[in-house]
Amino acid sequence: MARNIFVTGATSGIGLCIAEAYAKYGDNVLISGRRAELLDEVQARLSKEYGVRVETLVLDVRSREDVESKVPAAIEAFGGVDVLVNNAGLAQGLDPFQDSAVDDAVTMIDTNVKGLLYVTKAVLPFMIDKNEGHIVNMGSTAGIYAYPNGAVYCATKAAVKTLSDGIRMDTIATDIKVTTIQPGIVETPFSEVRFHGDAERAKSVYAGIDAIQPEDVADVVLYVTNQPKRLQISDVTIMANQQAAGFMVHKK
Ligand code: NDP
Ligand code: 8X3
Repeated sequence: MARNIFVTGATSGIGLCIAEAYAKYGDNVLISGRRAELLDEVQARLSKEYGVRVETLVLDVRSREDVESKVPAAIEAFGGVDVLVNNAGLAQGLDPFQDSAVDDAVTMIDTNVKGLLYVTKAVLPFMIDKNEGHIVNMGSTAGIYAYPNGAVYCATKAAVKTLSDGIRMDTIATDIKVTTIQPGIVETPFSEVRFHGDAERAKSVYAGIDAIQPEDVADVVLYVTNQPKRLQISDVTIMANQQAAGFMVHKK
């Protein structure tokens, strides 16, 4: 039976591929992000290509007020939720902590940590009511290994992992599953966002690496949510073959 999947940050990169992977599999998807026109494009394409129900939710996860008012209403209208993929997130800047912009740090914390928290709090009551559901949180290898010039981004992803582990403990009496996905370097618009639109600098991040593609991450997300009820995959770490840890990459 088709499931209802809610994916945050589905306008681009990994989230877009996750939404497409579920639609292709035959699930209904509720896609969200800030860019309404992109959501409309994705909705039109996925519903036409895969014949599933695709709903959109324009949402800035940093706005607690918006999340608290819009998410429950969207889930009610969608007919409930089986899987939440907390994917919306970003890095801003790559500078020594002492030289980094506090505004960048606040944006990352507000999006990657507080945004994920608001969305999860808004969705969990629906899962608790049904006594089941699956929360998939997008962490990163950056949450396992800090790297130079990335202290705050790495800290936000470590927080994602810790939040996932804590929520898994607190919901243990239910059949709710919680998974952290921790990818290494994935080739997406992520670096362009990190470097505030500097496309050349962003390109250099992926030069000489056969980087993970966002479709690879989507395959993993689909896999972890397609397991039998008895099986919970708590964490998955994936890296490019040329990556060993954090920013330790062998460029060819
Ligand atoms: P993209 O920049 O391609 O996608 C980021 C997505 O997050 C967009 O859809 C964007 O939508 C959404 N988003 C950002 N800020 C907000 C916000 N305030 N409210 C709602 N949505 C928001 O990057 P990726 O696909 O690479 O990143 C997706 C996730 O994967 C992030 O959490 C990132 O940290 C994580 N990750 C990325 C890796 C990589 O190397 N690329 C590796 C490991 C993890 P919109 O702009 O429309 O709001
Ligand atoms: C994104 C991967 O290594 O660029 O989380 O921080 S990395």
